[in-house]
Amino acid sequence: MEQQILVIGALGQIGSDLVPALRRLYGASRVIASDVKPARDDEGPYVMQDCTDGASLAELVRRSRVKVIYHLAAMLSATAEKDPQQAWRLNVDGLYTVLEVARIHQCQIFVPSSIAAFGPETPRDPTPQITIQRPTTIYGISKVIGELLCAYYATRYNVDARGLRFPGLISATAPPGGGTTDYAVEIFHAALETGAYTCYLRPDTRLPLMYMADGIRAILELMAADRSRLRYASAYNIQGFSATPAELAAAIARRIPHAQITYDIQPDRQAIADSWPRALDDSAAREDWGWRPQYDLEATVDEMLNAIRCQHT
Ligand code: AKB
Repeated sequence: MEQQILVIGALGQIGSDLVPALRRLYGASRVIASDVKPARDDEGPYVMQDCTDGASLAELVRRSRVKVIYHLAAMLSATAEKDPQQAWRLNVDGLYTVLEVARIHQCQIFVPSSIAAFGPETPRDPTPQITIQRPTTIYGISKVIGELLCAYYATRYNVDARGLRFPGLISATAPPGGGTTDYAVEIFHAALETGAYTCYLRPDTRLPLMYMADGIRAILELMAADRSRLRYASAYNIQGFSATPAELAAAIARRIPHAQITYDIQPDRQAIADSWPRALDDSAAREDWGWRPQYDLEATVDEMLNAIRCQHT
C-alpha cells in the first residue's frame, strides 16, 4: 500500500481548500480527510476522528501507513476567548497528542501558526521573524506553544515538523468560523448578497491578510522544501498584503458601487486585532524556500467576487 497523507481538521477553513489541492497533486486515494463531523462529500477517503484521542489516531496512522500529517484542527481567536479551557484541550492537548503520534510513527507534520502568536509588545510594522511574542489571547498562547513544541520535537526526536504564521486567510470555499479576521471573508458575501456589511473592527485597523490560494501554495512549498535549508521550520512569517476594513470595502465598492460598509465596533475583537502585527517581515521565508505571494488586495478582491458569483450560479 502506498504511503498516505492525513489531514486533521479537514472540514475547516484551510482544510476545505487544502484537501482538494493535495488530492490533485497526489491522487484522491492517497489523501485521508478527517474531522469530528460527518463528511461533506465523498471525493476521497474520509474518517471521523477526534485528534485528542491518541489511541485511535495512532491506530489510524498505523493501519493506513500515514507518513505525512497536516494538523489543522484548532479553535480560532474569538471563539477560543469564549471558552479558554476547551481551546486549551483542542489547541494544546490535541497538538501534543498528534505530535506524539508523529514521533512514534516518524511522520512529517505541518502545523499552522498565526499572526496571533504575537502580542502588544511585538514590533508591529513589520513584525520581524524573531522578536518578542508574548500574545495576550489563549489562541495566541496556544500558537506559541505549538511553534515551540514543533521545534522541540524536531530537535529532540528528529520529527520533521513545519509551520507558517498565517495572516487572516480569505477564501470563498469555507467560512473561517470564529476568528478576529472573519470580517475579511464576510464582507464579500455581504456585498454580493445584500450590498450591506456591518464591520466589528474600526475602519483603520490594518492587519496582514492573504488570499487562500497563496496560503495553500505556501503550505505545499514549505512541505516540499529541503529540510536542511529551513532555519525556522516550525514557524515562518509569511505576508500576503496588509489592508484595513475601509480599504477592503473601497476595493469592493470599486467593483460593486452599491456595496456599503458601516461599523459597529466589538471591543473584544478590536482589542485582539490591536494586539496583532500590521505587516509581517517574511524575508526569511523568501530566502530559505523561495516564498513569494501572488495575490495583492486588488487580485484577491477580483478572485473572491468571481468565486462567490460562480457559487451562486
Ligand atoms: C483568527 O482571526 O483567529 C485567525 C488567525 C489570524 O489566526 N484568522
